[in-house]
Amino acid sequence: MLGPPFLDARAGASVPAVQAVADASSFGRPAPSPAALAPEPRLVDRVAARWAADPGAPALRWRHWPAGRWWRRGELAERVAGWAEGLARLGVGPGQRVLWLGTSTPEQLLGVLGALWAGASVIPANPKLTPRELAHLLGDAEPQAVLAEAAQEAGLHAAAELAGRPLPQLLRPTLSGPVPAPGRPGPGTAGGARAGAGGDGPAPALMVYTSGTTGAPKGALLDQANLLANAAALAWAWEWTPEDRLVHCLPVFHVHGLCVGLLDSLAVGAQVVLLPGFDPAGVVEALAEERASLFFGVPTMYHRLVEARLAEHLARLRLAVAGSAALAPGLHRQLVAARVPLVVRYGMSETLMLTSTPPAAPARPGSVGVCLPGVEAAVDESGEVWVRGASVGPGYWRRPEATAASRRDGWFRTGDHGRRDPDGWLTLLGRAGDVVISGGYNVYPAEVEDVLAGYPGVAEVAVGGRPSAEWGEVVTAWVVPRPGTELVPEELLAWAAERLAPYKRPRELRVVASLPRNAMGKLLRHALR
Ligand code: MCA
Repeated sequence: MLGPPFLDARAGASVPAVQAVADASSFGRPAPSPAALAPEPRLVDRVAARWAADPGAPALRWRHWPAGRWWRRGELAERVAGWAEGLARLGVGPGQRVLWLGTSTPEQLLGVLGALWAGASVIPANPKLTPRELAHLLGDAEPQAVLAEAAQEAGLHAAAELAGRPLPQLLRPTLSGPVPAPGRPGPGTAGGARAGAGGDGPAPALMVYTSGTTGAPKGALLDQANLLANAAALAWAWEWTPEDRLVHCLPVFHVHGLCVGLLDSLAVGAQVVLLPGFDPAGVVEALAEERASLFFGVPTMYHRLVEARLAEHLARLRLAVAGSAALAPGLHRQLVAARVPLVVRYGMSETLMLTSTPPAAPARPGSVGVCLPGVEAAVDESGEVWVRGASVGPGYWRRPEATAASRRDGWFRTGDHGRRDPDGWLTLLGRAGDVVISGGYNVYPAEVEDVLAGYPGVAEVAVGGRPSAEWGEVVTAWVVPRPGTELVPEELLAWAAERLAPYKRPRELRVVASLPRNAMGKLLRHALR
């Protein structure tokens, strides 16, 4: 590993092995500075300016609404302001943390926007998390309030019990504002540590939980300026305008669906049609009927569209963007053959979007393109990708060591391995760690191993990914039973199902006599696949 300030040496000839990824001028237009792209300090200001400028323009609609029904910008502005006031009346305001179990309903989206407008820090989370997983979030993030639907309350109570702490105030989202769950702590009880207190830095807009090799998810902080820089960079790179209309079927609790899909559309002033989830036929029908110009998806979605022989319906779009996981070159070629106007982009929860293929450039399967404006990227001599820029967040919530370990001289270490092509394009070659990426979701083997190892009949366990054309990788567990016990796979999977969200559960379980280890006893993960 090169020492600091190794990356700044890349411009000179002293460290030729460190290679800079091409900057945004490779889009074929002069790249503006981040300040020129987004003069406002915060994403919410940019969006508010859009709403004020043209209140009658369509902003959001749900696919199941009657044709032509929209929330126009002015109506959305009023609803969000009302929501923010409702939160303030309940004691939720600047510097406080709101856990948001995000579903794509109108009520829930008003909830997340209302919380951002109220100045709170939002912790977006998968509504399918189990009580065990929610307990970690409650304990680590210490939210003062939780926005969740009534059906999720039992799981939250169980989580608080597991965490051994009082439940924060539970707020049910309605169209007119937050309503305290019956029998729960009432108005004025939101309290506790404020984000930003105790050396945590300024209050972030989002705290996005993402795991590491330790298996304990940590909150990646993103501030309003990061969100705005990302929105402005993508708007420039994709020539995204208010005329564009996105069909949005991504989960709204991840950066892809929440920031790129929803918040960036609002910042651009573009239109969004929300679907409750992805199914190939439903999406294709929506694209045509809604006269969409944009579609954002993970590779699994594109794979399913190709398998259903529906990919050519994407040809009429202005852009179809793929991200969140590696797009296999073969799948990329199939999409190009179907004349899909494909753009591939690369990002992380900690950094927001980093690179994109320029829309006008010829397809280059396997590559994630060049830097977005305001972003710099470089590949170090060991092949790891480092980045810095206006969208890179300030670090992890209450994890100074993890924050320090992920950075050097202002550069963020992505943990991805990459290659710089001769003309500066970036091709990703895999993760430095053991993370399994299944359908665009990151699964950390250590977390799954911890859960499986807790099952009484298990002596040893290893978890990894096996290649899958549909999912990219599928989570697979190799399990060594305790001597004298008979391991019933269904029972072990039921144990996992109680403790892990659906996407983390092993799809394949292999009962083996021993795990491959080297002479030092270290697990040989590559020997498992
Ligand atoms: C669903 N299941 C999964 C996954 N998704 N299992 C493994 N991996 C998954 N990704 C479970 C379901 O709960 C169900 O379990 C079973 O698999 C079959 O479900 P199915 O109906 O086939 O799946 P689906 O519901 O159609 O979901 C597939 C999907 C979904 C639409 C591709 O996984 C998805 O929306 N992925 C997007 C993820 C994403 O947004 N990632 C962004 C994070 P059971 O049978 O037990 O009920 S990364 C990010 O934000 C970074 C910054 C970035 O750059 O984008």
